Order: sequence, then structure tokens, then C-alpha cells
Amino acid sequence: MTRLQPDDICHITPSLADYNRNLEIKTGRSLLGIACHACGMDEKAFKNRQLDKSICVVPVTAGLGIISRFSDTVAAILTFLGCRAAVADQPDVAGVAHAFAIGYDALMMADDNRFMAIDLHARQVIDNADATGRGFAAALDLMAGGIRGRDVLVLGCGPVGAAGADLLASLGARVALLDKDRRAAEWVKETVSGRYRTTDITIEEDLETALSGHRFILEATPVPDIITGTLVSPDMRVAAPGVPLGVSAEAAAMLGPHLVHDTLEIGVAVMAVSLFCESIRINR
Ligand code: PYL
Repeated sequence: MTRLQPDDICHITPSLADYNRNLEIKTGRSLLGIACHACGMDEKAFKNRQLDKSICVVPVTAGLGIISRFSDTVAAILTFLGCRAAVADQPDVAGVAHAFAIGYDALMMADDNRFMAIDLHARQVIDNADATGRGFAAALDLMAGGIRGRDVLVLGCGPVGAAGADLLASLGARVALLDKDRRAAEWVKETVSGRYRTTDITIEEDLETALSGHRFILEATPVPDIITGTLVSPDMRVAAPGVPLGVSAEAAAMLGPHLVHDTLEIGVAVMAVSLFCESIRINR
């Protein structure tokens, strides 16, 4: 997982409203709408319940330490979605203890390896990598006008790509997988094929051949600029959770509104909605 830099996130908070409008143009749904789509949740049901859960974002100093603005940005995204969110006034264990003492319903915190949401009532944990993969797969489904029966290429079979492949297969897509480590692709193929009892999961060997044969792409690698202008076709739709962006500036300009990419927003939104899904499921 690539570690975010302050420059990757400093633009997010002041641009949330614009980004939200941008997503509506590209996918037909808002940031919240995409997250609800990823979770199979009715947006109205979420809006009716979103204020009944408070979320505390706890900075973590372990490992390479705090990323400037990271916790503030996570809290800003949650607040933009309509959640009650705040950053703990102390990091690490003191911050966790504070959140429990104050009575927060959920925590969000990240070290160098995992970024998790923890529901303190349902004892549910949600991983950002899984949420991000599902969120961008949902965005691709929306950009495609429904991915069922369509061929989709998933580049990168790590935790994000694997989660995206899983959701795309659950939506009825025919999923092709490509990873520089074929074993990673084989593991995702075996897992997803077994879960959905589908034979529509295949493995690609060559990037250019794979891209030339697919309109719908989930780019989930940590490699910058692997999709270049010469590999882009006019009817291509790309959802790119990979950090740094795996689409070159030239290719991004060619894709225009047919490219969705961010470094935190969609993943955090799916984490937030997933927290509520559990509480609504319990309260049914
Ligand atoms: C969650 C992001 C998405 C991409 N890479 C992941 C990353 O940068 N993880 C490290 C997050 C460290 C946060 C730091 C803090 O400020 O609390 N421990």
C-alpha cells in the first residue's frame, strides 16, 4: 500500500463540494450515492440514520507517524456526508480511551499498514482497502450504466483490486484479472469463482493486449502511469483507486469525464456507509 503524502490530500477538504458535483456528472450519483451503491444500501435509509452514529478519528503516531491533515481530512469527508465526526484531541491509546469515555459509536484510525473503521457497538471492523475496492467498482458499474454481462479488466490483485473484482463479479460482470504476480491473480480468481460459482473469471498475461480488449477498467495498482495515451480508447471507462494514479496525464486528459480517481474520498465514504449498514441490519 502506498503511503499518502500531505500533497496527496491537502486539496480534498476545500474541494469536497466540487468533487461531489464532479462524481454526479461522471457516474450519475454523489459521493454518498456511490458509497450506498457499493453497500447495496438505500440512500434515503442512510440519510435517515446517519446522525445516530458518532465517529471519532484517532491519529496514530506508530511507524512512520502522523500524516499532516490525514485525520482532519477523514473527519471532513465524514462531516460532508452528514455524519457526526471529530478528531480525537490526543493520538494513539489516549485517543482511543477518550473516544470510549466520551461515548463515540465508532472509531477510524490508520497505521502504516491498515486503515480501519471500528463499530464500538456491533464490534464490526471495516478495512479501507476493501471499502475502496468496492467503492470504485460501484463507480465503474455506474459509469457503465450497469456492468452485468460486460467484460471488465481489473489491474492489480492486491486487497483493493480483489475487493473490486469481488463486487464486480457479484454484479454479474465478466472479470479479467492482471497482476505482475500471477499467483495474486490466481488467488483472486479462485476466491471469486468459488464465491459466485462463476466461470467468467479469467487471467490476462499482457497489459497492452488486455487493455486493447476491454472498455471497462479498474486500475488498482501502485504503479504510476501504466495506462498511457496510446492505450486509451474513446469508449473506455476507468475507475482508478490506485495511488499514485495509474493513468498518465495524457491518458487522463483523453478520458476526461470517463475517469474516476481519488486518494481518500470514496474509500472513506464506503467505510462510513458500511458502519451504518450493520446498525440498520441489526435494527431491522
Ligand atoms: C489509507 C491510505 C490510502 C492509501 N494509503 C494509505 C496510507 O497512506 N496509509 C498510512 C496512513 C497513516 C496515517 C497516520 C495518521 O496520521 O494517523 N498514522
